[in-house]
Amino acid sequence: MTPTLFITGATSGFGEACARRFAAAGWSLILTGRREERLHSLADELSAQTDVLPLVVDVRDRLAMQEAILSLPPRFSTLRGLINNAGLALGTSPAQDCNLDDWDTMVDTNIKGLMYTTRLLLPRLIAHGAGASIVNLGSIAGNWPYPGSHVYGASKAFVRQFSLSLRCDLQGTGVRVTNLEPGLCESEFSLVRFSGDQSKYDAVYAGANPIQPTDIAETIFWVFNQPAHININSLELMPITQSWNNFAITRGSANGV
Ligand code: NDP
Ligand code: 8X3
Repeated sequence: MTPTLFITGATSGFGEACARRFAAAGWSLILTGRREERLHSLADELSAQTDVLPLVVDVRDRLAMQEAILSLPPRFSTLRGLINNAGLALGTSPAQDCNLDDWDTMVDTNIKGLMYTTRLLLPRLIAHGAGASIVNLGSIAGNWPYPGSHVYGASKAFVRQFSLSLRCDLQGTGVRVTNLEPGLCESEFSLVRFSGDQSKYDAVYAGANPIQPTDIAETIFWVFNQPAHININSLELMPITQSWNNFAITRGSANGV
């Protein structure tokens, strides 16, 4: 039977690259995103290779997600895979200067959207059983703090812990769960983070030879294609140009001010 994969956030970056990678391998696809034109154009293109269903839906909208998933055609009653990819970071200002609306958006998308999608699709993954896989897009920001990571990093720490906990509950179902934790990757992620500011986007990646969305898609394809008796629990990756820096120290003051 042709395996079916559900990808959230397929209109750009990792999600789009995964759609192309898995379509090339003959997987059927259910692709989601909010930008209708992009989604339909990708779905039309990949339809020449495989069965593709585009769903224009906002992962934050619980009722819309429920409606979209409960209305899936019967041929998608079982799913071989889910890539919980839709997500974003907004800004890198210090916490004390941040806008609460931005924080709400990150929590609603990265945490609640991922929760809704997972819960709604779990029965179809469990119905598939052995070999089914969920890959959640965590981040190095969920493992390591950096200035300005606050709610984005915390949302990805949620994704990590949720991924590990899911494994306990899915014990005995055959459904695998992986938290993928990439570092610096070049995508629209940084345009979104910096409100479309091209010069800030360019500065993030300048001379850094970042990971590309196609690299992420290849990694996820590898995760999915591990033998059914193996679960990759978590996988952190960075470009070779990226590593950690020193702890910050304020000098010349006993109390740090
Ligand atoms: P992109 O900005 O290129 O893609 C993000 C995708 O998420 C888009 O398809 C967007 O679609 C979708 N999306 C965002 N908000 C919503 C929403 N409310 N409802 C539905 N879809 C939504 O970024 P990346 O591909 O780089 O990022 C993908 C994931 O990987 C994110 O979770 C990100 O946090 C994570 N990540 C990214 C890293 C990087 O450096 N790029 C590193 C580590 C993790 P649309 O706007 O059409 O809805
Ligand atoms: C994206 C990677 O380092 O910008 O999750 O947080 S980072």
